[in-house]
Amino acid sequence: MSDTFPPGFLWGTATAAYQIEGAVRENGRTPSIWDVFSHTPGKTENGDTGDTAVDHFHRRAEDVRLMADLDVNAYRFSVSWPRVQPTGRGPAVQRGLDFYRELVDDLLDHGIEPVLTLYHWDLPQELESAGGWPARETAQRFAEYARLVGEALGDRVTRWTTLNEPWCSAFLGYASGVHAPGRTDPVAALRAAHHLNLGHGLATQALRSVLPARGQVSVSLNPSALRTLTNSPEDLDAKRRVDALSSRIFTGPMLTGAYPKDLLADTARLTDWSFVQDGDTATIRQPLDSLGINYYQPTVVSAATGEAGARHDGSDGHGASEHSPWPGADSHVAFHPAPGELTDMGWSVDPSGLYDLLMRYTREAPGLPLMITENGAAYPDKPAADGSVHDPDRIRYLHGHVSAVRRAITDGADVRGYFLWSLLDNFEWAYGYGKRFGAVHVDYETLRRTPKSSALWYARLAATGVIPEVPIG
Ligand code: PNW
Repeated sequence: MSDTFPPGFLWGTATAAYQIEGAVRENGRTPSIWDVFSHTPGKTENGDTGDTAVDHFHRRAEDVRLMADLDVNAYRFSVSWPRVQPTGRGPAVQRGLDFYRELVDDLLDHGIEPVLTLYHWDLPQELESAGGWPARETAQRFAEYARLVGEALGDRVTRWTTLNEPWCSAFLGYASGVHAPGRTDPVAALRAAHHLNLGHGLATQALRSVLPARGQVSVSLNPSALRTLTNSPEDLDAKRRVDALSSRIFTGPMLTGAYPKDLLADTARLTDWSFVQDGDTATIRQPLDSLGINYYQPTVVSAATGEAGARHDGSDGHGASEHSPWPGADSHVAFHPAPGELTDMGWSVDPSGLYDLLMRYTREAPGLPLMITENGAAYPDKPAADGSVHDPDRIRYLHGHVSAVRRAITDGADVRGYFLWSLLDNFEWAYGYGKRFGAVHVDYETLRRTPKSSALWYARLAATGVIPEVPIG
């Protein structure tokens, strides 16, 4: 099998604003839901916050040089909404936009293509106080923010992503509560999912109206790669339920213009979905230039056996909570640990899930180019005595997953790029700084950056388009 990728393939690294920037009080930036959540006792490991993070706001130039040294030709980052439009309403803050303009210019000077995400979870707290994503108005506010950023940067950024992982925003944010804003109301979560969808549609329209013709618009989803314990009809039905909530609740309206009937039936006891208004699904279905897929591990389900568990133990990989992130499905579905080696997140290493997702969307969305907008692994990397950081586990993880992408391309998937999560060790949400996803190590005392051996491995891949071997040992 070929280990060579097509010319023009994007090899990138990815980050998100709140996870790396710090500088949370500069130039009029106001708190986002993640500032408030992380400063609430008990919400994150260790009480960690993004106050300083890895200080990327002040180290932007160094971080772009790091990427240039890694030979990557693309960088996926997100814009902090409250840095650009504090309170989520009204005019943009010039200095906030300038930061991203300077970042983009710096990237372009180094031959690195910027891939801009508008929303990676940092909703301005004022909008949350006004109802957050369960409130319809937030979708409108998001579209206005999209227009502001599109007008400011559309002359130099070609690739735009509306939302990162709306599943996490809706269901970890409003149902299980392990993410900001930490609410635990399953109906609010379903409303949030709809208004995130609507926000995506409206923002896509707003972007199309201000971007030059070459502008590309996408969205990044994290559909579960589902496995069942057996092929029994009961287990397959459990899979169907989780698939409706993790994938089709977004791809239904976005790609086909309708919510899946089985999803509406599964959740009928919770809501009649009357928050979906006439014309909404047509607004949500906007032509896209590519579909972003984020993948870490597969999810194993079966039909629930005993009485419904009161506590969601996190065996679906989404963190333990009194509350399930699967409205309407929790009492029907049991989650099981996936087989295979585990990363530091307790997530299993299984590249076949990535292959299966790529082949699935190749079938379901023919003609729509695919992009892996996140893939990577956390390991407890420690510098050796000489300061170098050896992370052979991450190299093996990347090798396996990049090979799965190559195999999907051979089998007909139109995959245009791959983004390693993450460029730098960073604030891993509720897990704080304890989980290290970076190709580049960050010393949290000095904020010194040191490329790990996986970064050097990835640099070779990015420079040649050929999958390097995995070093022995
Ligand atoms: C993604 N889960 O988040 C995010 O887009 C990144 O910001 C994050 O750092 C990365 O993956 C690693 O976690 C996820 O509970 C958060 O399964 C939680 C889950 C999945 C993805």
